[in-house]
Amino acid sequence: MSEIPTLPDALPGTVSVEVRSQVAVVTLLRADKRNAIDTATLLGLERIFRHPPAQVRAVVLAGDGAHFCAGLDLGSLSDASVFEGVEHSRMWHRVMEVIQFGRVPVICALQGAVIGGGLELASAAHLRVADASTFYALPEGQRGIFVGGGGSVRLPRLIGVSRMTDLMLTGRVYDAQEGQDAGLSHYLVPAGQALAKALELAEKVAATADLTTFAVLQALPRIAEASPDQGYLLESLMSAVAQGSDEAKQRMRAFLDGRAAKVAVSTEGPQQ
Ligand code: 1HE
Repeated sequence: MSEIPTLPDALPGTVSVEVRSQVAVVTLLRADKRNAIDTATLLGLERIFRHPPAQVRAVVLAGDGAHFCAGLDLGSLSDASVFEGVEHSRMWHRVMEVIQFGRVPVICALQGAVIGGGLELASAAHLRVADASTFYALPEGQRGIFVGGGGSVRLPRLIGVSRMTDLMLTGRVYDAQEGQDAGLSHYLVPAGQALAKALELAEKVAATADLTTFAVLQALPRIAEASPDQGYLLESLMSAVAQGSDEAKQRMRAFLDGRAAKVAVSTEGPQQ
């Protein structure tokens, strides 16, 4: 296994970033390998998410071609020692952590295979939009391995230990609707429309006040893991900090003055 221990100076050809005003689109560009993630690609993702361009307030993470991501490039681990395997998994953890606990909300646009490390990557994002072609699996169980990219921590929080056990032991594949019903995706759209929907959501997400974004990305997941006692205290502190900002005062005043949109159900009908 050939590791690249430090961040690369330049992005590898297997991942791109395109900045569209406040939204960046990060794309896995390895369609010939179904966007399987090798070490160079993983470190490319780390480089992007560790240092997103200053003007970027939301990221859409997508995969080129018919599949979002077929997981770990199985070639990366085929001749690795046990210790190299541990280090490799810890490297994945580091990168997934940067995505989940970075500065910017990440919205995944999913299609086709979202499997193994691809599902682990998607579960590190904050929102997931699936199209009708999406399918989910954890074929690690069939390959004689175990998840290594944080899946055993993040996936049970999304779908429960029970469903994850089924996926791993039986090789079960969830189709897009089953994934939506289980809680893997937040939105399910017709085939070919995931990127457009993700971009639409990213525009809304980018308009969120800085301190609200901070609270949702940094405080909420920690509060959810804390004891209720600690959680309530953290919530009060975070809430007071956000509320005290000029931005919050302006937004609340705008509503009271009738200058802000009311809360209403979308006219497009209920969203899946
Ligand atoms: C790959 C990989 C990969 C495809 N590593 N090369 N992931 C898996 O167990 C992979 C499962 N992959 C599949 O079931 C299928 O490839 C797909 C359903 C995703 C797509 O099928 P299909 O028919 O469109 O493509 P294909 O012919 O299977 O694959 C096209 C090429 O991509 C082929 O290489 P080629 O040189 O013969 O053209 C495949 O070998 C290659 N390819 N997936 C390497 N994953 C942090 S730990 C995470 C643990 C894991 O993620 S375990 C891996 C789970």
